[in-house]
Amino acid sequence: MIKYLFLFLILVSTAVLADDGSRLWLKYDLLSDGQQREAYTKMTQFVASNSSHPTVKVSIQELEMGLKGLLGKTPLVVKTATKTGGIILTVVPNSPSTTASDGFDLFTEKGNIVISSQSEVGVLYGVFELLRHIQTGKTITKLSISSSPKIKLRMLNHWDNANGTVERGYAGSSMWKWNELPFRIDPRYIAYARANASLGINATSINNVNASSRFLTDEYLEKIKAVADVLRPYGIKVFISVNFRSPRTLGGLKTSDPLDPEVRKWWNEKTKEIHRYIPDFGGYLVKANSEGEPGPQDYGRTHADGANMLAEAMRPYSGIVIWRAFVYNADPKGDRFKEGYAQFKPLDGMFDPKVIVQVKNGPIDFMPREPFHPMFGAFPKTTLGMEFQITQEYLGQSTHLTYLAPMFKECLDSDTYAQGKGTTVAKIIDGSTENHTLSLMAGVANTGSDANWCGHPFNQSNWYAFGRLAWDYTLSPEQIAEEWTRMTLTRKPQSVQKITDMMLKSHPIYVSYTYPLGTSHMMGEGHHYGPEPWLTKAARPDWTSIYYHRADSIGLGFDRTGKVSNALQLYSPEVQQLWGSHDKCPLDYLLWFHHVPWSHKLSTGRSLWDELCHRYYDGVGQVGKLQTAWESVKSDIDTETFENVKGRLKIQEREALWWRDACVLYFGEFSKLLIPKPLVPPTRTLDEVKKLTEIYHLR
Ligand code: GCW
Repeated sequence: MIKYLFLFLILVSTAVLADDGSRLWLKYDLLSDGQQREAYTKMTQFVASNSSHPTVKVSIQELEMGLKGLLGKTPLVVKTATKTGGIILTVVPNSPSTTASDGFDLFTEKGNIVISSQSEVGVLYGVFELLRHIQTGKTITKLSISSSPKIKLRMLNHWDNANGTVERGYAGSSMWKWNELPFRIDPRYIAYARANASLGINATSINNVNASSRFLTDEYLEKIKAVADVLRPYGIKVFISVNFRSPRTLGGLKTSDPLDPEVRKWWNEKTKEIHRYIPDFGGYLVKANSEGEPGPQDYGRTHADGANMLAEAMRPYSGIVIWRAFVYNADPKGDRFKEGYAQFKPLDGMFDPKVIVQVKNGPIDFMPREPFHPMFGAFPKTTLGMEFQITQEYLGQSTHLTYLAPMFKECLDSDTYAQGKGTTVAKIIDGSTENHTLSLMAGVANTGSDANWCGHPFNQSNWYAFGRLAWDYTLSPEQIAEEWTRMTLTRKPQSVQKITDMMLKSHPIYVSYTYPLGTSHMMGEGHHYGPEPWLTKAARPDWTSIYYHRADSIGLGFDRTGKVSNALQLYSPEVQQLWGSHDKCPLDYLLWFHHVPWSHKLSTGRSLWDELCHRYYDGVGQVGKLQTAWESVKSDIDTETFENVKGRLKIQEREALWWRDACVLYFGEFSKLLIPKPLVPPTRTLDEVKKLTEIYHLR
């Protein structure tokens, strides 16, 4: 009996200790250092606020929850501060403060901590900043922080469908329970709102851009209203992705032509109706005339005609229209790289001021490494927003450890030279270069119904990094990784350092064993997982792999310098100079722009073929190092999380090998060269590797 009781106690205690990751980075576990706890407690004995605004209420709740967890002591909540040692929350509308309306000041004054903002949501952001300080072990005795977001709209784009699936979702099914709404509010909606607010994310489009008109029916608007009501106190506005054909499918009209008066009327009324449910509705997100979706071109109209029609409907309200630039025709002779630019360039200056054109970071499609999209810097009269992909469609989905902050930063820091040196992509999208009032950074969400939200425990860091960079793109990937690690995994300095190091290396490692030297788009057809560089036929030529890598007996890569495609000319002369010659082009982008002979000597001293092989092999080797590094932090990591990551690293190793073997064996058929020594040739044949990929296509 006693034996069983003992066993039971063990089971209970491990259940309590195990961390399923559901709390994300808002863990609020008791700080282990008693002295430190005491120091924090001294400064956080009470919270003073006389506001009854829902956002201030949730700010206070967060402080209560956070401090109780971290310090073991719940602060008193009072209306006004009568003594020192507390946190004062103040909203000062129209204050002369230099911070933006949703920015905040966080400072110590007369023995208290003051969090002040022009708005309630600014106070909430300040509260999260203070909690982050405590969670990451920073001092709070002398605070003097003024923080304003660099981008106004910091947004998640969900590709969630009405039937509960998620397009390119790798963490279970949709987190939105449409079948339960509006009657049951899943507590995860609140957890989601808190997580986003903790980063400053202030907008979310709740459904897939391959949109169903269902989301505009009364039935769904009621459901969306319920979600909007939950998110509102956390400062998050709801957007809906709309299907351009809705006036026909839903309204029974004969056309969805944006210049048709009946169609315009339909959208005006629909927009009015949405505002009856959601008065502060964020607006519409539209994928039109892209990958089979309907759009204005179906009626001989332009993207601007379509977007402006919706902007007109939105005119009486604060909402906006976000129109995606991800469009490309299936022209076997063309170059997909140039499509978005070509279709939108004539429209620069024609969009309504309420329209933001949302551009993917690169010209193709969220490849693991792309040069920045040539539209950035080339559309002075259009507000361009950034679209990053947080969900790892091409980046290892939920089995590879790939920390994306360095990739996001590489794009944001890229110099467009649009208005001389230093006109970075970040300075285009924050609106400062061209004086735009609106600004947007969107990330395709990686959230799902998995207990830990994101599948791979480390994928949470990509949601985190996206949000932090949308608030402040000057933060370094290292700083963000360290912060996230301390909040999520461990605060032991040595382990924090090791994990940060793993994270920073992870994207280059992934690129090395999948797409080295500027190769792209060689993934398995449809599911986009694993290698398929031999993919020759698909529904469209620009969905094959050979369209992109152009391997032949001479060499590898897509010549975009003018002979085959003149895509390079879309960039400013300075960028053209940088990337335009074989020898000067950074190796990371080399094969994006050049068809390089196999034996051409690169700046590394190796031939293209040798360098390619070395990178594939090195990538695989580095995954081994990630495994060793992870083992070395074992004692500081929750067991469930440790084992979870360990298992996924094993998968990653197997699949890195799969990529390596597939690519070196396949390209070897063109180069006719041997794997350079001392690298050891794969032990399997190309046919054997191809079989692995075929399995994915079996029915
Ligand atoms: O990356 C591609 C994806 C599609 C996606 C599309 C887009 C939502 O494979 O699944 O569709 O991009 O961004 O519209």
